[in-house]
Amino acid sequence: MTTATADLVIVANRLPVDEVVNPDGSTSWGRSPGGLVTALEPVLRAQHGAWVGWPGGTDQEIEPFESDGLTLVPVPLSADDIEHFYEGFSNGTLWPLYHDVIAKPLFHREWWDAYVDVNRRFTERAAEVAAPGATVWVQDYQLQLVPQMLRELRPDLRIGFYLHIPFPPAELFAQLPWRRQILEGLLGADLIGFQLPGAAANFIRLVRTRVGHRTHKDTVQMPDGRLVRASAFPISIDAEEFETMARSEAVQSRAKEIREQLGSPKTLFLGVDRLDYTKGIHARLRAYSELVAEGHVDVNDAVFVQVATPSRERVEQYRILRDEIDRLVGRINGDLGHYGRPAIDYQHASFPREEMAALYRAADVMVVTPLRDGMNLVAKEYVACKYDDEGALVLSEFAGAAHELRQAWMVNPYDINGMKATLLDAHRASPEERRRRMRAMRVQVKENDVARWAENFLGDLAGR
Ligand code: ADQ
Repeated sequence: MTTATADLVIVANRLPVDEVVNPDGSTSWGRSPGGLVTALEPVLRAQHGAWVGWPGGTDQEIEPFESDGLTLVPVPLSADDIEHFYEGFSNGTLWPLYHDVIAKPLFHREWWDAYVDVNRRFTERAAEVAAPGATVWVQDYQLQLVPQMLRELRPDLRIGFYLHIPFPPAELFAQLPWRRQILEGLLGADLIGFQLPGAAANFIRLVRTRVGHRTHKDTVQMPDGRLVRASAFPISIDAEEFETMARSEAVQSRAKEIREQLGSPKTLFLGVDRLDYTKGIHARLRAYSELVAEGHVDVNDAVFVQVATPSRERVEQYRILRDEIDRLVGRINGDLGHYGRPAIDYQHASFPREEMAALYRAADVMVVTPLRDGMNLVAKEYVACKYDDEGALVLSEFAGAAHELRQAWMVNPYDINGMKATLLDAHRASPEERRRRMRAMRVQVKENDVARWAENFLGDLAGR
């Protein structure tokens, strides 16, 4: 039994650490990469909080422990939980439903049951560690029932919820057989944060029409007299950390080395994504390959580096995607590449952050073309690393980031010809034009970093 001492509790699907096996066979916990961890770790450390989450693996009964100054509270998941709650309802139902049904969401009643069950276990751990009157900040689509469950157990808490992915329009959300339970689950929070104002508006409209509560602008009037606010808090990155990394000797020489290893091309195009069907990797590579095939881009002086992090490999749609991208890259290089001069340099791998920074430094044109994305931190990381104002960003208008990085070269990723024309525009833009755009985007990213995001959300949650 854990004691209730934390004044700030983060509840997220994953703990911000991975178990690593040391050379002597013992195990320890190392910090794991990813947008969410990057975003929240500094906030939590500053407030001596606790983090409740799944430690990875199956059926691991682990007592709460300290790691790098954070109190971590593991919630074990069984193989069944992983299959039904995580791969099933979270990533087979909610993820595609919330991303424009790019893939078909699957509705299975046993997945839903597992979702309810696991949400309850996360809630119980959070209720145990939270001090009287504490603030609990629940993260993301895997845990949408926690706010309501937690309020029932601990009415003394301030409860916030943040959704990292888009919140769909009512017409799509209405497909969900458990739509009302999800809405009511979220309404347990005092403040519900979304990436964009449009997502918050979708939610408010659904609450009015499907649950029947009265709403006024961004506020819901609950029958018990509580007010629930739904508002936009666009997430960001630790811009200074990325810039410092990018300026370091090691990253600069690695960036040079990367270009040399690629045969010193004049232009390096770069794509970096989790291997996910929402990221628009297929359309992007097709557009680029057509530019090569038509002679607008020459493989002797340009290369497209695509790095894709392995992701959700046990979910069928992700396995299919991986094969599709493998086949496409093979075909493009077979048709268009020369010895030692592939059109596309494809790596299915996850890299340390320094290597990411070196890639960003090395890239002339960053290509971020999701079909739908809550925010997209890669676009912001690229901008943060370009301290000399060099480099061009091509960005999908369907990424949340497009609302802030307005000087990017915008594309509709469904429009292959449009995307080709914009890739060429970015490729051929004058240095002055690139600098002008990059400078403006850098001001945006530096002023609105992740610390500010967390401060804004937690400040509003505290009623300041
Ligand atoms: P993701 O869908 O994971 O996040 P994104 O915002 O781009 O997407 O974050 C990916 C993170 O992983 C970035 O920090 C990036 O540097 C890192 N990464 C990507 N490829 C990598 C690789 N090959 N090696 C190492 N690191 C890699 C979800 C939502 C987004 C939202 C974030 C944060 O889908 O829309 O921006 O949460 O809220």
